Amino acid sequence: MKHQFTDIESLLDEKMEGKTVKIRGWVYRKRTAGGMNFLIVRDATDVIQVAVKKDKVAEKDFASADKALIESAVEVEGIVKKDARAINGFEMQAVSFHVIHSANAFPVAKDNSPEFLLDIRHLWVRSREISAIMKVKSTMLEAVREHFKQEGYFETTPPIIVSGAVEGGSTLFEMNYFGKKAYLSQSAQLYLEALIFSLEKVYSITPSFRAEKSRTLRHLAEYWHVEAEAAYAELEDMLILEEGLISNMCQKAATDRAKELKFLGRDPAEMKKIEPPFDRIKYDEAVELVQVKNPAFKWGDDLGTEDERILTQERTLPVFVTHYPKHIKAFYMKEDPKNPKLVRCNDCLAPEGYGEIVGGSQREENVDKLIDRLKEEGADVAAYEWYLDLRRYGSVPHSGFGLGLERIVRWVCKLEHIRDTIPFPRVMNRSYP
Ligand code: NSS
Repeated sequence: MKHQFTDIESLLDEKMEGKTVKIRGWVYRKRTAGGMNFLIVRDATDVIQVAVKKDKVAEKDFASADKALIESAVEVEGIVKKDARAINGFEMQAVSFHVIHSANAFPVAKDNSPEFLLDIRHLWVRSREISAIMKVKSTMLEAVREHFKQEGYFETTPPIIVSGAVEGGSTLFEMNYFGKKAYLSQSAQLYLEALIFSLEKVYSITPSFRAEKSRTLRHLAEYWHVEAEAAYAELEDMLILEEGLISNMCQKAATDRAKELKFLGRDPAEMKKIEPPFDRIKYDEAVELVQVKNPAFKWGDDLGTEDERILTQERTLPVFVTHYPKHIKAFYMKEDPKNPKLVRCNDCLAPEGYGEIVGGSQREENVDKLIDRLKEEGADVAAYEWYLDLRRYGSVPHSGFGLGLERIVRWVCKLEHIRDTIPFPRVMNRSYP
């Protein structure tokens, strides 16, 4: 069927002046003034002011416009006019106005509390802010797939229901799996490691689950995880893959979503400048930098949110921190041959104080070392037998990483809280709607 409606976005152009077009959308705002109704109508692409004048439309159309409450679904035919006073600089002068569905009184008002807006999230996802963020996110996901394709990676589909922890037991969500214990995946990593022995270079985009018991600005209980794993890759190879991926995601957002970024208060030019190489600093050096502002920080402490802020506040490009102490990192990370106290790992920290967006490492290939590390962590070694097998049949050096999609979107969209990067955020006190 031929689409007889024009996208609002394409009306915002001098070439459209004087043209008669049809749009369909939802009433976003409304104001009445002396025999005229001014409605802001939105569709998926943008918003435009629609003027419905008593003497320009049929009586019943005027009455419909008069009655239509915010969020009513409408179809409008009208003439496009430039008008500097209108939002976006254009106005549509209606010749006909039809209500497809007349909305109830919409519960969203100017001064709603954040908690109330979360209660009615199913309606609040229509806001211009959340819509803009969802578009940026969609574009950044496109960039992920383009980048991995260009680098020769296969997209794979690891399981979500799993038998053990990757990132420590304390944040596991347990479930009843036909009478046995199973868990929601924290990371696809161990499964991606299994897949490199057939496909060599693999990635996945899956939800990951963390039972985060604290409420912070950067933790979700359910988030989208972009993970990659490559045979024969060493730590340094992963840094190159990560900085290439991150910069492509930023570049594509800046090019394809400039309008949305500006709306969100992010200058797209800043994202255009995100290009490799990113600085690389070792944990030892990071400790010294953190201690300048946080003297209580000691070698061996993990970098907290505040410490990452200290490291990144003044930066405009992301930075890699590598070679963390072994005892604060996961069991699967490869020991540094030059210093057994350290592991060959990296976190990538976003600038402007945002902090960690990626965690990755070279993987330990030595089966005895892996077993020792699992025992140190008090893990049930038997549950990892299949994983240990990967080191028994043609093991090769390999590395990988995980990128938190909502973490990078938070930075690129310049948001305070991670919850706005996902349409239906899951945090400790919320799984509704
Ligand atoms: O725990 S990570 O640092 N690393 C892993 O899960 C590895 N097993 C990934 C891998 O090598 N394949 O998590 C990776 C990233 C981290 O840098 C954050 O950006 C993001 O996942 N992350 C989160 N985002 C939102 N909310 C929560 N709770 C969260 N936890 C991690």
